[in-house]
Amino acid sequence: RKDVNVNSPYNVVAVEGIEGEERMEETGVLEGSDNIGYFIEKKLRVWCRQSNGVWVSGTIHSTSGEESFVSLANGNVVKVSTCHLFPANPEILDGVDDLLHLSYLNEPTVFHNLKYRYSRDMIYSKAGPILIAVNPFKDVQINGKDIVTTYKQKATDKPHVFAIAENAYNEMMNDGVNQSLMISGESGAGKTETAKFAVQYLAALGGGNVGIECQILQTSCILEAFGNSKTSMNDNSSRFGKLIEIHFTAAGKICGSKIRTCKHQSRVVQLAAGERSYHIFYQLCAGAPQALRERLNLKMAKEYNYLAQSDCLVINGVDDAQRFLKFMETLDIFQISKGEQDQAFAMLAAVLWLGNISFHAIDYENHVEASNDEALINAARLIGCESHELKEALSARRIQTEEGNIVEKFTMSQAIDTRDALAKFIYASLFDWLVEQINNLLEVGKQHTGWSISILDIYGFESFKKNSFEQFCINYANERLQQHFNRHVFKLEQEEYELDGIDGVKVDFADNQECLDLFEKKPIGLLSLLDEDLHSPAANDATLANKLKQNLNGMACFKGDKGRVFGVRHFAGEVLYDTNDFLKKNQDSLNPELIELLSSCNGQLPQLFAIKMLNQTLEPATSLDSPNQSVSAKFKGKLFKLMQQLEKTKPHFICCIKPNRKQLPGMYEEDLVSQQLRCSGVLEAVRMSRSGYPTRMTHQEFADRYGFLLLETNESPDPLSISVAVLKQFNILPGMYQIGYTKLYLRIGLEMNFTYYGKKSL
Ligand code: AD9
Ligand code: MG
Repeated sequence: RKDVNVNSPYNVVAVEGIEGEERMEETGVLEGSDNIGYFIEKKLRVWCRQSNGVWVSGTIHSTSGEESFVSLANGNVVKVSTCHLFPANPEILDGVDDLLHLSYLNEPTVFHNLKYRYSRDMIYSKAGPILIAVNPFKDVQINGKDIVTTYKQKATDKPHVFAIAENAYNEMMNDGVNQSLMISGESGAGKTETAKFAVQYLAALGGGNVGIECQILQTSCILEAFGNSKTSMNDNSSRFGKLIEIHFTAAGKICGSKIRTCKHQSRVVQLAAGERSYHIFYQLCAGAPQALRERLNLKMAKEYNYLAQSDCLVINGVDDAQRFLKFMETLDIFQISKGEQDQAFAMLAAVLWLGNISFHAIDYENHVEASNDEALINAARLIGCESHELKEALSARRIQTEEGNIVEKFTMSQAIDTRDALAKFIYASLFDWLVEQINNLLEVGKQHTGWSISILDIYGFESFKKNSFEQFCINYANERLQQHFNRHVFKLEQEEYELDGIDGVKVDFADNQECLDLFEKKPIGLLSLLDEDLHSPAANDATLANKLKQNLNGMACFKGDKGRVFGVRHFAGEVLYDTNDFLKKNQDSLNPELIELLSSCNGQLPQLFAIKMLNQTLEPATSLDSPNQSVSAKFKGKLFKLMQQLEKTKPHFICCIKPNRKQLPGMYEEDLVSQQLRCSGVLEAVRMSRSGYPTRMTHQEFADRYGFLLLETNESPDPLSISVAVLKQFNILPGMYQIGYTKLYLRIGLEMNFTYYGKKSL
């Protein structure tokens, strides 16, 4: 082996004895173990997987039949099946910034490269057009103001989320096209932190209105308090999806922002063991100042059933009380008055007290009534109604019959469901109200040009031992996000080639359309079948599971399982869902009695919530926000709105990787990382970039830009022949470009060379 041309567009490893075209053919863009014969023959460095699944590199010692013996660095020789050997890259390529530059792109080489970089705190790498961010679980000191300045001044080309934001900003300014940063990755992979760095950079870049920049940066404090929880995967797990749209003036200065969210609130009333509800509840209980405590009659978190049910009240290393003080300061920044703050805290306390309301039997037909205790009195007072009114609304409802209205008393489970629905409604409305307040303030600079950069940060893919309705919705949202990735990275790219008459570029990728169909197909899809049971009195979780299995068993992504359990083969792995409480969680409509109660109470906020709900009821039933819709239908509606918004933008993809399950620094679990890389589509994207033609220009653009390099004047003035003449003059190999009907397509790096020729000639 001689040396390696890292900058070569083909990333060719120069191998002794192989020259020119032959060399390229042998070593060019081969993937997997295709080229291993040559490595065996020359006894070159290879990767092999040991019986424990760990990849090691070594040199081939000898081969016999289907087996090879590989000498490892520690002197051991291991026997491996030859089909499990993969070519290794020369050491000079260790830790390259962009996986595109690896001569051999296969699972162990990608894996080794990321690990090599991670161990040196280089958490960002490029994978062609995509940024990979491996969660360091520690401060790696690469996000400070000085680093922002370095990227602003374009003084480095090292991969970084700042570089992606810088790119998006430049494209927005140059092309006048709205941009988006799409951040994906499983739960705990670092999406929310990465999104914050992107916002930090854009705020610094579009500097002008210091007030708005500062407010945009502070939104996360409020949104995370209300929308994040501790789960078993992440101590600060986002339970809502958010799209932050940052608006710019024609001069490129930030002038406003808008936040859109997509969430559901089952966590308010029900928690899995070891997990917490939304942070704000614990922060309020731990940190409310004395006067506020007294006004709300506030107790400690452990006294509230909604919080105490999961046996998890604190997060290691987190001071909830101190976070509450910060939270209150942030409300001030958003100009939420002390009076409004008090009302908002009263709503939070009302939710907590609602969870403590108990019911007792009142007859032999299992009917119940809310008990007249401290919880009922406090909840009613905080909402702003009489306790007997709340008691009645939680204990019975009116039903219209032909003979007139009759009162139907509740059973225990009806009463609990009604109480929980009220708690979820108040919390969801409060969250929406806060986001509205934030948006009202951030949208003050409405004179924006219409240019924006949106940052999408949703809840990551989740797979627990037991998965419920919450995971069902979250994982469905992740399928949609993956589809967006596939569409933009593969499908649209492929379409463009085909439309322009370019052939021979095809990359197989794992299309998740089938899984999306499983969810969305009407009338036989998971969401439709689930909604069918919404108002069916005979349906229960067991009948739902049976129905799903009967109808969907033939679908490739569906897997029937025992009892109430069914499985879905997601792009990121198979997940088993337990239908327990699916039907209950899928409906959260409020009884008219409760809406009436809220609209006529003394509290301003509950009144506002009720009026908003009533207005929605009056809207046409097709409205996505119609209150009569199921939770999953509303969720899908919101998700579609977000995705529609994003369709209008040019996406930049950031793929976050979680290196270990323990949330610890310096720990790299090979199987976990491999699994994420395999599922994310990142490797296919690199392959696509390598085998494709990422630089493209219309013939006119190319002729305008490089026509002047021609030594002989071209007789034909048409741009296509000028382009062809330029290519010919520079002896560009035919494999390096393709000529489409409208555009010229160039291999990676080729345009850079032209730019170089251009400069040299000038
Ligand atoms: V979830 O889908 O919302 O459950 P995320 O958002 O992908 O998840 P998050 O950003 O919350 O993960 O990161 C999890 C934790 O990893 C954070 O609380 C930090 O402690 C840690 N983290 C993530 N990224 C970084 C980073 N760039 N630097 C330092 C980080 N720590
Ligand atoms: Mg998050």
